[in-house]
Amino acid sequence: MAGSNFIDYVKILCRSGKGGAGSCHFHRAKYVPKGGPDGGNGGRGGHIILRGNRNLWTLLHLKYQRHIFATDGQPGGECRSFGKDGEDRIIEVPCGTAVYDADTGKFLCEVTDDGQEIKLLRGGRGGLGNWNFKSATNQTPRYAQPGEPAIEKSVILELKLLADVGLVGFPNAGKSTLLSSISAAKPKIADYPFTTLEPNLGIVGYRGAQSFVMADIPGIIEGASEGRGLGLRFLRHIERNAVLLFMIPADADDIKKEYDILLNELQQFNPDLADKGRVLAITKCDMLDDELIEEMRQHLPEGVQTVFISSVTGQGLAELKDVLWRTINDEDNRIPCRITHRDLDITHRVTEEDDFIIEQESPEEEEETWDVEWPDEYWEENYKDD
Ligand SMILES: Nc1nc2c(ncn2[C@@H]2O[C@H](COP(=O)(O)OP(=O)(O)OP(=O)(O)O)[C@@H](O)[C@H]2O)c(=O)[nH]1
Ligand SMILES: [Mg+2]
Repeated sequence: MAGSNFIDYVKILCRSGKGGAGSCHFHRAKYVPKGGPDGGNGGRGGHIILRGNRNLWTLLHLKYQRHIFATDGQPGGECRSFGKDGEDRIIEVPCGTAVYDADTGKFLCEVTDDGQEIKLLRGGRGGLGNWNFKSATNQTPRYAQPGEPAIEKSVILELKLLADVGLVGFPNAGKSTLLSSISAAKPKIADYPFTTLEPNLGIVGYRGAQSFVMADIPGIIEGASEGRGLGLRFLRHIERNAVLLFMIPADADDIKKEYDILLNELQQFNPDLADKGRVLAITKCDMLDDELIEEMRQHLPEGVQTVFISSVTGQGLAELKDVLWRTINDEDNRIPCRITHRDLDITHRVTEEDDFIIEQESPEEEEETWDVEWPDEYWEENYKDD
């Protein structure tokens, strides 16, 4: 995955600018012996601002930009002249980016809309010049304020894809095949588990001009919420989907059991996921005849609408789209942003492709042993005198 362009996790060090110092100055001019204090104020330090940009899909542009520093405010000058403000740094992020404190793992904020701006770190205020402190009782203030210090923080940006429908299923369930058959996306498809290693998005056209976004997410296995398989890395992308489409192949031993395992993993990861609209698709139904389908209907999980589909023959796909469309537009499922973001577990190794690990128990260091046999010439050459 090292060469992958899908970057959904970056850690960056941000620093706002510090405020410029206020000036302590007295007016001096010919024939003006006591001009009075005229030191100006320092400028404000630059802010670090996050801005949502719907044209971005990953955090790739931040992968090699690990330090983002705003500039400092300039100090004030004589004649009440103000210092120049520092320049703000704007970090453009895709919609659906959550921000965490890298030291504590605490959730800080999230950017969900295009153009939305969030001031992540505030620049220090400039100090007041001595001109501000003159008064009837203190006509020569010989002091001015220093500027406020800069704020430095390491933050983790995590992208949680915004999609209408998220595909949830064990590896090999036929998720990518479905996405490729009803949208123009071209995910990799093969008959081995974990073919999909990173999420794919596809736009599914529905009855002419309408469309919805479908996200194909790497397969989930039992224990994914504790980090098994590709587990934790991708479960968070499900958090933001309006509707979850569970996919279980028709040749599964026990559909009900598989459904419960998947649901349980999602709930373990984030209990809010249980409130999302759910649809169940039994895939690969071209392998079944009508009689078998009827028999299967008796053993389906309760409380979830089920559709029998085959991405290869196209069976049931129109019905599936209808059901999905209805569920997406259901008032209850409309707001995918209701999710509560749980704090990051910073003791967990969050990413593989990034080379840093936030905190990892250091393995016990093995003592180095030299079991290499040195050739005789080596000894002769280096230790001739001994
Ligand atoms: N007969 C039949 N085979 C299918 C159907 N859909 C998918 N398959 C096959 O099932 C295998 C797995 O399909 P994928 O779409 O790669 O499965 P996936 O769920 O994306 O798997 P991962 O990415 O590994 O999680 C492939 O060999 C597909 O050809 C279907 O409707 N009918
Ligand atoms: Mg796949």
